[in-house]
Amino acid sequence: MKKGLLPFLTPILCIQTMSGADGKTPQKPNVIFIYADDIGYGDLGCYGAKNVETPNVDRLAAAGVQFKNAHATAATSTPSRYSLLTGEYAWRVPGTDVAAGDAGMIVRPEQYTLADMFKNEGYRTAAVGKWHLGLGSETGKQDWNAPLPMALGDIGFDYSYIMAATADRVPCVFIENGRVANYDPEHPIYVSYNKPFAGEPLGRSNPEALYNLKHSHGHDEAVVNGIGRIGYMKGGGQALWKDENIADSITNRALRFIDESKENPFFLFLATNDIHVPRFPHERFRGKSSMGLRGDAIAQFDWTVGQVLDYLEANGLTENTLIFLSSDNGPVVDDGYQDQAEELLNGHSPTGNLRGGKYSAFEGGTRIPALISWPGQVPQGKVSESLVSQIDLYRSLGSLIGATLPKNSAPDSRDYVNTWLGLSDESVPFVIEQASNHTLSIRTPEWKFVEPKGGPTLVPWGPKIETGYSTEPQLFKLSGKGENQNVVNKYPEKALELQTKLHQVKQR
Ligand code: NG6
Ligand code: CA
Repeated sequence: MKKGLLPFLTPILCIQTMSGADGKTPQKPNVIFIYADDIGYGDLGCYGAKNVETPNVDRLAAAGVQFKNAHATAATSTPSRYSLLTGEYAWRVPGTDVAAGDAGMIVRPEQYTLADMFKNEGYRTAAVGKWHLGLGSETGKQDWNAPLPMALGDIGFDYSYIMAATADRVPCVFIENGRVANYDPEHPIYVSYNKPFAGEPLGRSNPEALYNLKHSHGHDEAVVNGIGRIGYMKGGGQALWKDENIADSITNRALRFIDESKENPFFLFLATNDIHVPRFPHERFRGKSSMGLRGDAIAQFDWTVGQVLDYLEANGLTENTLIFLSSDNGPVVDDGYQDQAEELLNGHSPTGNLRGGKYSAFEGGTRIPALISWPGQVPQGKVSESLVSQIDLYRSLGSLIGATLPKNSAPDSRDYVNTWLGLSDESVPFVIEQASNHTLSIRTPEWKFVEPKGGPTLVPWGPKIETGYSTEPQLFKLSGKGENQNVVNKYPEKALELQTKLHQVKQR
């Protein structure tokens, strides 16, 4: 990419203006990713949310750059996270769709991850929170009562405290550095995604066990903490999480990691459980919004952000810490539990009025909030309209810290560091978006082409979301009627150009 035109210092020079503990050697910034789950383009205060306040997120936006046209690479979690951490489009790699809780490691040790990059540049690295990229060497073969033979330590993370998949999937325990945290030897853990364990209650046959939250679709297998889950599980005892404490556990471990790492540069991948289902925030967030559990989970997410910001401030780390805040995919309202999310929206639009949502090929699936702050280094309170994609963070941050990457690493990632730092308004030439059924779209600042693939018009299993799938090619002019009008017949050359480009990217 062209970097020479900037009237500003290049970021590399920016780094050199700061000094390390000895006052001379250049110090690299700490990097924190706050990666939300299912928070939509319209779900945060600075993006126009109604009925819930997010003062801490808004504080971060006011201190840095707010992106209005940022994209996750996929409309679901696992592929988005895969691309973020490897710099490779997930659709190139089989087995990267929404992972079960007993999936084996999807990112393999031989891959050079974003965490490897930071680690090899002298950073202490950690993943805390939702993982959803598999654990252990083989799917379905994990012994949850012993150290796992393969875990995040093998892909560049010095420390990890994670949920294997999602809160709605078993096993409902945290895994710390490759073994069950708070392990309870009296209650060994067994997990199956094939068959129930005799004598264990199931959501579908023991509705009386669902004292915390009832399902609306799916989520009728194992019951843990009075909530039905996907998959079967037995045991766990005191290691089992309580959903109302998940945000506290994640936030505490994140702050502890920062505390233990603050003498060196650190990279923290802080992936919140909020606001994924089952939404069951701590009592102190109940009623913080007027939208019930979904809105209250947004308030709880904002609390986590505030804890991090306050901690950095109290420890003199604010100036030298770059924070990236975003979400893994677009929003969903009813994603399988009776949490009244739909009924209580009351004028709030989780997608910020974009079409579609989580799972979808429409913009609601992958256009997500994105903020970057780094006091003194990125402009304060800037709103950027530049088109950007999370796939490019890998090489952009690599360029920022002066990393040398091995051949073949981050194959789809591009260096747009100046755009990400708000120092340039240059858009990426295109972003690729992956819907839940692998329909791919190619998006430029002005146009979007959705490849013809076919599929149901609405998500078939419960959430009321338009998929955007069609057997016909779709072309949208985003400055016009956007995704409300297919203009493929009016601009056939443009459609062909984008289709060809998409084809080339696929071939690569
Ligand atoms: C779906 C789940 C949904 C959610 C999603 C993954 C059902 C009926 N629905 O299969 O609740 O877990 O998978 O979400 O099981 S993601 O944000 O992690 O991609
Ligand atoms: Ca998600």
